[in-house]
Amino acid sequence: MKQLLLLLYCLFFFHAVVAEDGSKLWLRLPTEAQATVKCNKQSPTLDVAVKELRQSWQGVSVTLSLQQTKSLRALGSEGYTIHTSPDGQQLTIASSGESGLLYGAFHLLRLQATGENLTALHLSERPSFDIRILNHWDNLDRTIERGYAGRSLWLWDELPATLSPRYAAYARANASVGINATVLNNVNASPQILSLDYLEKVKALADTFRPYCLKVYLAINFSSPSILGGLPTSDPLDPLVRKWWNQKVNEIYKLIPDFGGFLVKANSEGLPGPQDFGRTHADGANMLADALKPHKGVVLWRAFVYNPDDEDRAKQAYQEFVPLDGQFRDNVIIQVKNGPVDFQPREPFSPLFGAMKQTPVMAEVQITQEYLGFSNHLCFLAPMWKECLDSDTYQQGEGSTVARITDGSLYGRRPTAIAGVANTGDDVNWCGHDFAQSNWYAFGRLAWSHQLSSEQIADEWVAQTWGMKNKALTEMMLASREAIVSYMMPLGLHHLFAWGHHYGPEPWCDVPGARPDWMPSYYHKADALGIGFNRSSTGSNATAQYHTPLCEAFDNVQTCPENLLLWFHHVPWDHRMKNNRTLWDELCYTYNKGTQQARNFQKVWDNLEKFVDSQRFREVQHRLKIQARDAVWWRDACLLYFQQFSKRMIPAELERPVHELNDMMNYKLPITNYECPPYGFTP
Ligand code: GCW
Repeated sequence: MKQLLLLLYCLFFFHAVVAEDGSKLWLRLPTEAQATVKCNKQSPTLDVAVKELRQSWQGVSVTLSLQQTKSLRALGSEGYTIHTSPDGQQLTIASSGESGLLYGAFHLLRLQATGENLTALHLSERPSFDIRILNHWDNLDRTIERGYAGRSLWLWDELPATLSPRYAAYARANASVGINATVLNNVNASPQILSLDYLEKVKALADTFRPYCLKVYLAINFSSPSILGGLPTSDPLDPLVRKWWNQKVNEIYKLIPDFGGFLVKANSEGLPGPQDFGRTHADGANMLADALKPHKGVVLWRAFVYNPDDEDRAKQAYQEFVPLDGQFRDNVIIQVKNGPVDFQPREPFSPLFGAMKQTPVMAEVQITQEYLGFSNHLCFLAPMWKECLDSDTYQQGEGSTVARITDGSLYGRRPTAIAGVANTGDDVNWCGHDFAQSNWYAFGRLAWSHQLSSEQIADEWVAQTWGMKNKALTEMMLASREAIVSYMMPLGLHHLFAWGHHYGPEPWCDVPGARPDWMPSYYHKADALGIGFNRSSTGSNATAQYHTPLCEAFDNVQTCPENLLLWFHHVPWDHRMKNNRTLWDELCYTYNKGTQQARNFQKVWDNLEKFVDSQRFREVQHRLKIQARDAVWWRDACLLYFQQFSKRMIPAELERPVHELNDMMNYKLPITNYECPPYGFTP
């Protein structure tokens, strides 16, 4: 008997551990609720909505109602209302579209999982952006560029015959937060993706995703007509090239009638594009837009372009694209990274958002943490994305935020969109770090409603993922991005990263013969006088790309926000900060503050041990240790390196460096294929 009990105990324990491996994401829902759910129609999407509620909803009976009333149509086919009947015995989710009912069902389940009061619900929702899209940088060999959670989810070799259960799980997770589109392959695109062989595999994925209202898009290689089609050119004005694209697009829509469109990286970082043939970005984008137009497809054309020989990389996207404003077809959206350089821990918003007057622009943010400690560092990104979306461009005077320009409310331009570079891979917990799941979640939630606060998103995610409400935990998440800025690149410093993989600090990096704009010294410009990139009117004049009054505020060292000071100015070491410290002392204090914060995260987490299942607890604990160690590595590397120029002491009251500059300079992390290193610098 005793042995039997022991066995049962072990089985239960084993089950508990296995069940909490992070694979369920934020969807740790009850599965045997047996709710009463009615729906006035059947379809693959509605069947999903009904099934989700039936198995997980623990409240009064629910009716899903597809209706074409004026007020519902005004919310769009993805919008919905949720109402409790006057007697409280009945809930109705109503929408003019099936997708709206699916999103409404997940909304209800979210309210239940976050412990909201469910007695008298009266809600009305519609998304901020039409296209809420993930960009996977997944290669066809299943490596993922800048992916830190294993290999690609797409098992190309097995497709289309074999469908991994993870495909539907992936689509379901996206639907639960309102993500409605996905680009399956890397923007550094292989032409192969457009071969019939691969298109049949793509079709199999699209068919699996369709019930979850997740549309498939593809990244294309601009030279596909010559590489794949054998044509002598890929010139966008050549009639044969245009014919090739038309036929290719028709072929795609025969297989995938609701195909979304193309994402294009052209004439950027060595990739082919229209400029190879003396044509413009508009010529290239319009050729594809014309082919897609009859099928209602769109072109997402990236503005991430820069040449090594220009004086300031931060100015180049604006310089190339603003003259083309007005020349793009109406089914082209220009996809702009949040900042003018490249997903740095902190950048000002890209001035392109406020510059294009006749062309729809959309923001691209990076969910994967290429420049934020990969999936080793805990970094909740909602505050960073909101910083960009809430920035006022002053394009039409006060209130012209990036959010209002890109969501169409300022100009009414459609379609509207927002993109996030995905952080998923085939790791059991999808994202590597259990807390990196919060960024997938946050991207979806903000894409649905950019008015949500970071705090609300963190609270929701914590309640669903960890089954508790905990102030210390959400506060840690909310502080995490700023902590990273502090221990990596405070006060507007940027691109001090190690060569190639971008994991650790290398402010000294100097690779002979490499592109100057890939070198940290191009960005920090530290010398005996001071540190920072002079982008003011006495320097590269990038400040002039912003509207008044920002242009003037950024331009003056006294009025420039201090968190962007070294982005816009080369500042003397003894410059007085607002708190009266010298710039050098402030750098030392800020690096130390970030390091302390990283250590405190460990304490916050350890305090929660008894509330968290053991497997996930230990995994997070392990990564927080790496993060705290890396923070010291960053601090020591940057302060000891810059001290060679500043020739000033680290303030006596601060912790002393524990590493030797030389050791750090001689250290190379053995990272290949962008995997996540198990540790950082270990002398
Ligand atoms: O941030 C840089 C990355 C590249 C990436 C590029 C881009 C996909 O280091 O890996 O390529 O941006 O956004 O195109």
